[in-house]
Amino acid sequence: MIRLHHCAETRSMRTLWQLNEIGCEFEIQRYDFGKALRSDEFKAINPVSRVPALEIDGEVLIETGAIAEILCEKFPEAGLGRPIGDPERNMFLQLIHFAETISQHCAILTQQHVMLYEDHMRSPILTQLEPKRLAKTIGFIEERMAGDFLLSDFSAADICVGQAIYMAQRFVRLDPFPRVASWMARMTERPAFRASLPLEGEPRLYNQSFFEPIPSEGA
Ligand SMILES: N[C@@H](CCC(=O)N[C@@H](CS)C(=O)NCC(=O)O)C(=O)O
Repeated sequence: MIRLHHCAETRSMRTLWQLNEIGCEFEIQRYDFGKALRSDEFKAINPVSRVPALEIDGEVLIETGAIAEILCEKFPEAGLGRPIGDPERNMFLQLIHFAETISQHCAILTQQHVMLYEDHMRSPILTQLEPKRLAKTIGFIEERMAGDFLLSDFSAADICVGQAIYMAQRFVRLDPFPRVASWMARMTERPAFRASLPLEGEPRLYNQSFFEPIPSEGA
């Protein structure tokens, strides 16, 4: 039995997309982002109250990068991984984990714009600085994008980085990154990606499609 613990529009979408690409059987336990993750029931699954958590083979796995690698190894026939000895393996691993470098900026910006509900709690400086740092990470992907995919063919690297940039688009516009923008347009057309989007009526994390930096006082 495989069961994904998932909140819409969060990193667990990455695992959901990969499971959808693999096409294996799995269940989804959906949560509202916030208090539900701090319940005793969910803490029994993941004591640090984070998604994704993936129940598989009698274990609970956490950390999207590790989960992506483990799913590639468990379902080699899906062709999403780059096993030891594959010439693309080093870049594959770096990209899988680079998704987290991208996501940490999205997490800070999500906290600033969405989770902190009173204006006085927010830091204009962080909302101005973090999109610039986030844009640098997207610039790295733009530079190394040579063909249709991040590696020679579609892989879990496209899923991990693609989902991270999907989140990043709430805070950084992709116009300066034409290769990333056209790759993202293709990635988000994939049926497995579309099946990972929030369900009709499912509570969402974001209530706006784009968040502008908050101006500093007096600016
Ligand atoms: N490095 C972890 C981060 C997991 C994480 O922080 N997930 C967020 C959603 S994107 C979360 O569950 N946050 C809940 C909280 O911070 O309370 C991973 O890649 O799985």
